[in-house]
Amino acid sequence: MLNVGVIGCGGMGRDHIRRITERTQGAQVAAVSDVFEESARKAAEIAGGAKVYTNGKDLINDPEVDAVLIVSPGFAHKEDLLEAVKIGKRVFCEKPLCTTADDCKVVMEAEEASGKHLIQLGFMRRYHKGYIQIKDAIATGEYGEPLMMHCTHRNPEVGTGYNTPMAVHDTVIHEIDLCHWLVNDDYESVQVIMPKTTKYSHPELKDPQIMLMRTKSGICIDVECFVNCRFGYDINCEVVCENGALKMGTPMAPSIRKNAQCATEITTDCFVLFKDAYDAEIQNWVDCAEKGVIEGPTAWDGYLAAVTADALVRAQETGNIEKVVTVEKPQFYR
Ligand code: ISE
Repeated sequence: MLNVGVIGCGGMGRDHIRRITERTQGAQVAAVSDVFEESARKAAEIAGGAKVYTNGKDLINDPEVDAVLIVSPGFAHKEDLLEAVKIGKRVFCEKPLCTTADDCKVVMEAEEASGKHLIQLGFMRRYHKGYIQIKDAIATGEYGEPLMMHCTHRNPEVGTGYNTPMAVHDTVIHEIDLCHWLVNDDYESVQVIMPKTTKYSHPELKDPQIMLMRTKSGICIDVECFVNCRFGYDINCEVVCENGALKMGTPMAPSIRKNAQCATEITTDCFVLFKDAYDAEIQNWVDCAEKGVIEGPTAWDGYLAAVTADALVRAQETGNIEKVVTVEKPQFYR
Protein backbone atom coordinates (compact mmCIF):
# COMPACT_ATOMS: atom_id res chain seq x y z
CA MET A 1 0.00 0.00 0.00
CA LEU A 2 1.45 3.37 -1.04
CA ASN A 3 1.00 6.00 1.69
CA VAL A 4 0.36 9.31 -0.04
CA GLY A 5 0.68 12.77 1.50
CA VAL A 6 -1.40 15.48 -0.14
CA ILE A 7 -0.23 19.13 -0.01
CA GLY A 8 -3.07 21.58 -0.72
CA CYS A 9 -6.64 20.90 0.39
CA GLY A 10 -8.63 23.18 -1.91
CA GLY A 11 -11.22 21.85 -4.38
CA MET A 12 -8.73 19.96 -6.55
CA GLY A 13 -6.86 18.60 -3.52
CA ARG A 14 -10.08 17.27 -1.99
CA ASP A 15 -11.00 15.75 -5.36
CA HIS A 16 -7.68 13.82 -5.44
CA ILE A 17 -8.12 12.75 -1.79
CA ARG A 18 -11.59 11.40 -2.60
CA ARG A 19 -10.25 9.66 -5.72
CA ILE A 20 -7.41 7.94 -3.84
CA THR A 21 -9.66 6.99 -0.93
CA GLU A 22 -12.57 5.69 -3.01
CA ARG A 23 -11.20 4.54 -6.35
CA THR A 24 -7.39 4.17 -6.57
CA GLN A 25 -6.10 0.64 -6.01
CA GLY A 26 -2.99 0.16 -3.86
CA ALA A 27 -2.84 3.63 -2.26
CA GLN A 28 -4.26 5.51 0.69
CA VAL A 29 -4.03 9.10 1.93
CA ALA A 30 -1.87 8.98 5.06
CA ALA A 31 -1.38 12.73 5.59
CA VAL A 32 -2.66 16.06 4.31
CA SER A 33 -1.36 19.58 4.63
CA ASP A 34 -2.72 23.06 4.06
CA VAL A 35 -1.69 26.48 5.34
CA PHE A 36 -5.27 26.77 6.57
CA GLU A 37 -5.52 24.16 9.32
CA GLU A 38 -9.31 24.01 9.14
CA SER A 39 -9.16 23.09 5.43
CA ALA A 40 -6.60 20.38 6.20
CA ARG A 41 -8.77 18.95 9.00
CA LYS A 42 -11.84 18.79 6.76
CA ALA A 43 -9.84 17.14 3.97
CA ALA A 44 -8.35 14.61 6.43
CA GLU A 45 -11.89 13.50 7.27
CA ILE A 46 -12.54 12.56 3.64
CA ALA A 47 -9.62 10.14 3.94
CA GLY A 48 -11.04 8.66 7.14
CA GLY A 49 -8.69 10.51 9.49
CA ALA A 50 -5.30 11.19 7.87
CA LYS A 51 -2.54 13.07 9.74
CA VAL A 52 -2.83 16.85 9.53
CA TYR A 53 0.02 19.26 8.76
CA THR A 54 0.06 23.00 8.06
CA ASN A 55 3.46 22.88 6.40
CA GLY A 56 4.40 20.96 3.25
CA LYS A 57 7.99 20.41 4.37
CA ASP A 58 6.92 18.53 7.52
CA LEU A 59 4.56 16.32 5.52
CA ILE A 60 7.25 15.51 2.94
CA ASN A 61 9.69 14.52 5.70
CA ASP A 62 7.17 12.31 7.55
CA PRO A 63 8.72 8.81 7.33
CA GLU A 64 5.23 7.31 7.02
CA VAL A 65 4.61 9.25 3.80
CA ASP A 66 5.90 7.23 0.81
CA ALA A 67 4.96 9.66 -1.96
CA VAL A 68 3.69 13.22 -2.21
CA LEU A 69 0.90 14.79 -4.23
CA ILE A 70 1.23 18.59 -4.65
CA VAL A 71 -2.05 20.39 -5.30
CA SER A 72 -1.19 23.77 -3.74
CA PRO A 73 -1.23 27.01 -5.79
CA GLY A 74 1.46 27.10 -8.51
CA PHE A 75 3.66 29.70 -6.76
CA ALA A 76 4.17 27.29 -3.84
CA HIS A 77 5.27 24.27 -5.92
CA LYS A 78 9.00 24.96 -6.29
CA GLU A 79 9.93 24.74 -2.61
CA ASP A 80 8.04 21.48 -2.03
CA LEU A 81 9.30 19.90 -5.26
CA LEU A 82 12.91 20.64 -4.29
CA GLU A 83 12.36 19.28 -0.78
CA ALA A 84 10.87 16.01 -2.11
CA VAL A 85 13.66 15.58 -4.67
CA LYS A 86 16.30 16.31 -1.99
CA ILE A 87 15.17 13.35 0.10
CA GLY A 88 14.39 11.15 -2.92
CA LYS A 89 10.60 10.99 -2.51
CA ARG A 90 8.33 10.48 -5.52
CA VAL A 91 6.02 13.36 -6.24
CA PHE A 92 2.98 14.02 -8.38
CA CYS A 93 2.55 17.75 -9.01
CA GLU A 94 -0.52 19.39 -10.51
CA LYS A 95 0.18 21.83 -13.36
CA PRO A 96 2.05 24.16 -13.53
CA LEU A 97 5.36 22.65 -12.44
CA CYS A 98 6.38 26.19 -11.35
CA THR A 99 5.13 29.61 -12.38
CA THR A 100 8.29 30.66 -14.26
CA ALA A 101 10.42 28.83 -16.81
CA ASP A 102 13.54 29.60 -14.74
CA ASP A 103 12.07 27.91 -11.67
CA CYS A 104 11.01 24.91 -13.80
CA LYS A 105 14.62 24.64 -14.98
CA VAL A 106 15.92 24.70 -11.39
CA VAL A 107 13.55 21.85 -10.45
CA MET A 108 14.42 19.88 -13.58
CA GLU A 109 18.15 20.22 -12.87
CA ALA A 110 17.66 19.16 -9.23
CA GLU A 111 15.84 16.02 -10.36
CA GLU A 112 18.52 15.23 -12.91
CA ALA A 113 21.23 15.74 -10.27
CA SER A 114 19.41 13.28 -7.97
CA GLY A 115 19.81 10.66 -10.71
CA LYS A 116 16.26 9.37 -10.18
CA HIS A 117 13.02 10.03 -12.03
CA LEU A 118 10.83 11.28 -9.19
CA ILE A 119 8.46 13.93 -10.62
CA GLN A 120 5.25 13.39 -12.57
CA LEU A 121 3.26 16.38 -13.74
CA GLY A 122 -0.56 16.51 -13.78
CA PHE A 123 -1.29 16.93 -17.47
CA MET A 124 -4.19 14.48 -17.27
CA ARG A 125 -5.29 14.72 -20.89
CA ARG A 126 -2.55 12.26 -21.84
CA TYR A 127 -4.67 9.65 -20.03
CA HIS A 128 -7.88 10.41 -21.96
CA LYS A 129 -8.92 7.50 -24.15
CA GLY A 130 -9.67 9.64 -27.22
CA TYR A 131 -6.19 11.16 -27.31
CA ILE A 132 -4.52 7.80 -26.61
CA GLN A 133 -6.35 6.33 -29.61
CA ILE A 134 -5.01 9.12 -31.83
CA LYS A 135 -1.46 8.71 -30.53
CA ASP A 136 -1.61 4.95 -31.07
CA ALA A 137 -2.99 5.44 -34.58
CA ILE A 138 -0.14 7.82 -35.49
CA ALA A 139 2.38 5.32 -34.11
CA THR A 140 1.19 2.58 -36.50
CA GLY A 141 2.69 4.62 -39.37
CA GLU A 142 -0.36 3.73 -41.50
CA TYR A 143 -1.35 7.40 -41.89
CA GLY A 144 2.09 8.76 -42.69
CA GLU A 145 3.62 11.82 -41.05
CA PRO A 146 1.42 14.29 -39.12
CA LEU A 147 1.37 17.66 -40.94
CA MET A 148 -1.23 19.79 -39.15
CA MET A 149 -3.41 19.76 -36.05
CA HIS A 150 -6.67 21.62 -35.49
CA CYS A 151 -7.86 21.95 -31.90
CA THR A 152 -10.65 23.78 -30.12
CA HIS A 153 -10.70 24.54 -26.41
CA ARG A 154 -14.01 26.13 -25.48
CA ASN A 155 -15.36 26.91 -22.01
CA PRO A 156 -18.97 28.02 -21.51
CA GLU A 157 -17.85 31.04 -19.45
CA VAL A 158 -15.14 32.31 -17.13
CA GLY A 159 -15.12 34.68 -14.15
CA THR A 160 -14.29 38.37 -14.40
CA GLY A 161 -10.85 37.74 -12.86
CA TYR A 162 -9.82 35.70 -15.92
CA ASN A 163 -7.67 37.83 -18.27
CA THR A 164 -5.92 37.53 -21.64
CA PRO A 165 -2.68 35.79 -20.46
CA MET A 166 -4.77 33.25 -18.53
CA ALA A 167 -6.03 31.91 -21.86
CA VAL A 168 -2.46 30.60 -22.19
CA HIS A 169 -1.54 29.75 -18.58
CA ASP A 170 -4.87 28.21 -17.52
CA THR A 171 -6.46 26.98 -20.68
CA VAL A 172 -4.27 26.34 -23.74
CA ILE A 173 -1.55 25.01 -21.42
CA HIS A 174 -3.35 21.66 -21.89
CA GLU A 175 -2.92 21.74 -25.68
CA ILE A 176 0.69 22.93 -25.29
CA ASP A 177 1.47 19.71 -23.46
CA LEU A 178 -0.86 17.43 -25.36
CA CYS A 179 0.04 18.39 -28.92
CA HIS A 180 3.80 17.92 -28.58
CA TRP A 181 3.21 14.59 -26.84
CA LEU A 182 0.81 13.37 -29.55
CA VAL A 183 3.36 13.91 -32.32
CA ASN A 184 6.51 13.45 -30.23
CA ASP A 185 8.05 16.76 -31.23
CA ASP A 186 9.01 20.01 -29.46
CA TYR A 187 8.06 23.59 -30.36
CA GLU A 188 9.97 26.05 -32.49
CA SER A 189 7.73 29.14 -32.64
CA VAL A 190 4.25 30.48 -31.80
CA GLN A 191 1.89 33.24 -32.85
CA VAL A 192 -1.50 34.52 -31.64
CA ILE A 193 -4.27 35.94 -33.81
CA MET A 194 -7.01 37.97 -32.17
CA PRO A 195 -10.41 37.77 -33.88
CA LYS A 196 -13.29 40.11 -33.04
CA THR A 197 -14.05 39.89 -29.31
CA THR A 198 -17.34 38.44 -28.08
CA LYS A 199 -19.77 40.76 -26.30
CA TYR A 200 -19.68 38.31 -23.37
CA SER A 201 -16.05 39.21 -22.57
CA HIS A 202 -14.71 42.20 -20.59
CA PRO A 203 -11.92 44.77 -21.18
CA GLU A 204 -9.16 42.60 -19.62
CA LEU A 205 -9.89 39.57 -21.79
CA LYS A 206 -9.54 39.16 -25.54
CA ASP A 207 -11.84 36.26 -26.37
CA PRO A 208 -11.69 34.23 -28.61
CA GLN A 209 -8.03 33.83 -29.57
CA ILE A 210 -6.37 31.66 -32.20
CA MET A 211 -3.03 30.29 -31.02
CA LEU A 212 -0.62 28.90 -33.59
CA MET A 213 2.31 26.66 -32.74
CA ARG A 214 4.95 25.24 -35.10
CA THR A 215 6.98 22.21 -34.07
CA LYS A 216 10.66 21.67 -34.84
CA SER A 217 9.79 19.24 -37.66
CA GLY A 218 7.33 21.82 -39.13
CA ILE A 219 3.94 20.52 -37.94
CA CYS A 220 1.52 23.48 -37.72
CA ILE A 221 -1.02 23.49 -34.89
CA ASP A 222 -3.95 25.86 -34.50
CA VAL A 223 -5.89 26.09 -31.24
CA GLU A 224 -9.12 28.06 -31.04
CA CYS A 225 -9.39 29.20 -27.43
CA PHE A 226 -12.88 30.55 -26.70
CA VAL A 227 -13.66 30.73 -23.00
CA ASN A 228 -17.06 32.45 -23.18
CA CYS A 229 -18.56 30.31 -25.93
CA ARG A 230 -21.78 29.94 -23.86
CA PHE A 231 -22.73 26.49 -25.10
CA GLY A 232 -20.45 24.00 -23.33
CA TYR A 233 -17.02 22.60 -22.47
CA ASP A 234 -16.17 21.68 -26.03
CA ILE A 235 -12.81 20.06 -26.69
CA ASN A 236 -11.83 18.84 -30.16
CA CYS A 237 -8.67 17.65 -31.84
CA GLU A 238 -7.86 16.54 -35.38
CA VAL A 239 -4.44 15.46 -36.63
CA VAL A 240 -4.07 15.71 -40.40
CA CYS A 241 -1.46 13.28 -41.74
CA GLU A 242 -0.13 12.40 -45.19
CA ASN A 243 -2.52 9.48 -45.72
CA GLY A 244 -5.48 10.33 -43.51
CA ALA A 245 -6.97 12.62 -40.88
CA LEU A 246 -7.48 11.42 -37.29
CA LYS A 247 -10.24 13.20 -35.43
CA MET A 248 -10.87 12.50 -31.77
CA GLY A 249 -14.20 10.73 -31.17
CA THR A 250 -16.86 12.74 -29.39
CA PRO A 251 -17.64 11.57 -25.84
CA MET A 252 -20.01 8.62 -25.55
CA ALA A 253 -23.45 10.15 -25.15
CA PRO A 254 -26.77 9.04 -26.60
CA SER A 255 -28.17 10.98 -29.50
CA ILE A 256 -31.73 11.84 -28.50
CA ARG A 257 -34.59 12.46 -30.91
CA LYS A 258 -37.30 14.72 -29.49
CA ASN A 259 -39.43 17.67 -30.60
CA ALA A 260 -38.35 17.33 -34.23
CA GLN A 261 -34.66 17.48 -33.19
CA CYS A 262 -31.77 15.05 -32.87
CA ALA A 263 -29.34 16.17 -30.15
CA THR A 264 -26.22 14.93 -28.29
CA GLU A 265 -25.34 16.48 -24.96
CA ILE A 266 -22.11 18.47 -24.56
CA THR A 267 -20.95 18.66 -20.94
CA THR A 268 -20.22 22.06 -19.38
CA ASP A 269 -17.73 20.72 -16.83
CA CYS A 270 -14.08 19.79 -17.45
CA PHE A 271 -14.10 17.47 -14.43
CA VAL A 272 -16.94 15.47 -15.98
CA LEU A 273 -15.29 15.21 -19.41
CA PHE A 274 -11.89 14.23 -17.98
CA LYS A 275 -12.99 12.28 -14.87
CA ASP A 276 -11.72 8.94 -16.20
CA ALA A 277 -8.45 10.59 -17.30
CA TYR A 278 -7.84 11.92 -13.77
CA ASP A 279 -8.55 8.47 -12.31
CA ALA A 280 -6.23 6.79 -14.82
CA GLU A 281 -3.32 9.21 -14.28
CA ILE A 282 -3.34 8.76 -10.50
CA GLN A 283 -3.70 4.97 -10.82
CA ASN A 284 -0.77 4.91 -13.25
CA TRP A 285 1.36 7.04 -10.89
CA VAL A 286 0.60 4.66 -8.01
CA ASP A 287 1.26 1.53 -10.12
CA CYS A 288 4.58 2.96 -11.32
CA ALA A 289 5.76 3.61 -7.75
CA GLU A 290 6.31 -0.12 -7.27
CA LYS A 291 8.42 -0.27 -10.43
CA GLY A 292 10.24 2.96 -9.49
CA VAL A 293 9.51 4.62 -12.85
CA ILE A 294 7.54 7.62 -14.14
CA GLU A 295 5.47 6.95 -17.26
CA GLY A 296 3.51 10.22 -17.32
CA PRO A 297 4.55 13.81 -18.10
CA THR A 298 7.91 14.77 -16.60
CA ALA A 299 9.63 17.89 -15.30
CA TRP A 300 10.95 18.41 -18.87
CA ASP A 301 7.34 18.62 -20.09
CA GLY A 302 6.64 21.16 -17.34
CA TYR A 303 9.66 23.23 -18.39
CA LEU A 304 8.76 23.06 -22.10
CA ALA A 305 5.16 24.07 -21.32
CA ALA A 306 6.38 27.06 -19.28
CA VAL A 307 8.76 28.29 -22.01
CA THR A 308 6.09 27.83 -24.70
CA ALA A 309 3.48 29.60 -22.57
CA ASP A 310 5.85 32.55 -22.06
CA ALA A 311 6.35 32.78 -25.84
CA LEU A 312 2.57 32.69 -26.41
CA VAL A 313 2.00 35.50 -23.89
CA ARG A 314 4.68 37.55 -25.69
CA ALA A 315 2.92 36.77 -28.99
CA GLN A 316 -0.41 37.96 -27.54
CA GLU A 317 1.23 41.32 -26.89
CA THR A 318 3.36 41.73 -30.04
CA GLY A 319 1.22 39.95 -32.65
CA ASN A 320 4.52 38.60 -34.01
CA ILE A 321 5.87 35.11 -34.48
CA GLU A 322 7.82 34.41 -31.27
CA LYS A 323 10.58 31.81 -30.95
CA VAL A 324 10.36 29.09 -28.30
CA VAL A 325 13.90 28.91 -26.95
CA THR A 326 14.67 26.09 -24.53
CA VAL A 327 17.83 24.49 -23.26
CA GLU A 328 18.69 21.28 -25.12
CA LYS A 329 16.59 18.36 -23.90
CA PRO A 330 18.77 16.57 -21.33
CA GLN A 331 19.65 12.95 -22.05
CA PHE A 332 18.00 12.12 -18.70
CA TYR A 333 14.55 12.98 -20.16
CA ARG A 334 14.93 11.39 -23.60
C1 ISE B 1 -9.03 25.09 -16.07
O1 ISE B 1 -7.99 25.32 -15.17
C2 ISE B 1 -8.83 23.82 -16.78
O2 ISE B 1 -7.95 23.08 -16.49
C3 ISE B 1 -9.79 23.55 -17.87
O3 ISE B 1 -9.48 22.35 -18.53
C4 ISE B 1 -9.77 24.69 -18.84
O4 ISE B 1 -10.74 24.45 -19.84
C5 ISE B 1 -10.12 26.00 -18.14
O5 ISE B 1 -10.08 27.05 -19.07
C6 ISE B 1 -9.09 26.25 -17.06
O6 ISE B 1 -9.41 27.45 -16.40
